[in-house]
Amino acid sequence: MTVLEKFYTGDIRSLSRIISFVENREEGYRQLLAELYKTSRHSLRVGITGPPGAGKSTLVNCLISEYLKDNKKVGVIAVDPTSPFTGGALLGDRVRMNGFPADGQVYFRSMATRGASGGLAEATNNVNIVYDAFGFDITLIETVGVGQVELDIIDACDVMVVVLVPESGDAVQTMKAGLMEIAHIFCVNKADRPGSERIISELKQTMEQRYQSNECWKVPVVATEAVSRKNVDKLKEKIDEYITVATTQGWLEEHRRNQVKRQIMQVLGNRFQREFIDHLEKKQEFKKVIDDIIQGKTDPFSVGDDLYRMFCKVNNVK
Ligand SMILES: Nc1nc2c(ncn2[C@@H]2O[C@H](COP(=O)(O)OP(=O)(O)O)[C@@H](O)[C@H]2O)c(=O)[nH]1
Ligand SMILES: [Mg+2]
Repeated sequence: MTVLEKFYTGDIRSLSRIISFVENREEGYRQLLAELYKTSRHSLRVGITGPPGAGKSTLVNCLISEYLKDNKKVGVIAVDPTSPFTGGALLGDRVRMNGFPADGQVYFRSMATRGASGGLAEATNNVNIVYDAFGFDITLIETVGVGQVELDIIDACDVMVVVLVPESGDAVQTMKAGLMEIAHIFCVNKADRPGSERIISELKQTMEQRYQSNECWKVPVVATEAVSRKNVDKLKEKIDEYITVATTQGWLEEHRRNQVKRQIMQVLGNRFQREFIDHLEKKQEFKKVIDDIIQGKTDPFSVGDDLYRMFCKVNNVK
């Protein structure tokens, strides 16, 4: 059997090999992704984001158990550079597997964040495609913060859970704007810690002020204690509820259309970057062009036009 055939039988080692193949952009990876895309069924992508140490990984582990109870297959993508689990550490992924069945119902993958900057969102999307083809029902995507790269990844999720902790108190104020925009559900984790009541009521108040009477989804605030698994079932319930509302309202369909649109742009943009822009920099003539600009002989706009024309000519773009 080929690796791909084994992959389709649910073989975890073949899944790992295919992800590495795609991650390393080995010869033919785009064709492989296109092939996988055809057979894939969109899994539900649940994003879990929040500051480092908020308990995202612990929550993800609890959510996996909840979904396993429903007999769902769950894939995890961790894009958390601050987590001891991540950094592309294969060992870390194995550590997280402990306590979960090794029969292909659950799978972890940490994204290598080092050196992947611009391509991180693309890399995450590609793993999503592989997961979808493998047949995961749910993909849990753990990210930290709301940097540009993370925002791109967040866009790829169908529902976003923003995790905060009592200690976030003042941070809530500063992060509020960005987080409010992306949150479908707030999770105040470490509810066992002092100050949790305060942050919960603050969040509720802030959200209340933003509602319009005709809105059919009011961002709920769920208090959890991930270490003792308390209320994680409530969190899952809210995720399910949101998906139901988003489906009936047509938000999910619209969101998926936007995801596809962004994906096309991403594929194009990255290809343009890697196959054209990255090569330009290495060219000797490029240094001369910079000299010319410095000496006032030309300007970046004219150079940009010339280079673009050159690109079109080489690639026969009309
Ligand atoms: N007190 C308390 N600690 C928690 C809770 N959930 C997670 N933790 C602890 O918080 C630390 C960070 O958790 P982790 O899941 O790695 O956070 P992440 O960086 O957001 O992924 C760990 O030591 C967890 O055991 C909770 O509900 N209460
Ligand atoms: Mg983590």
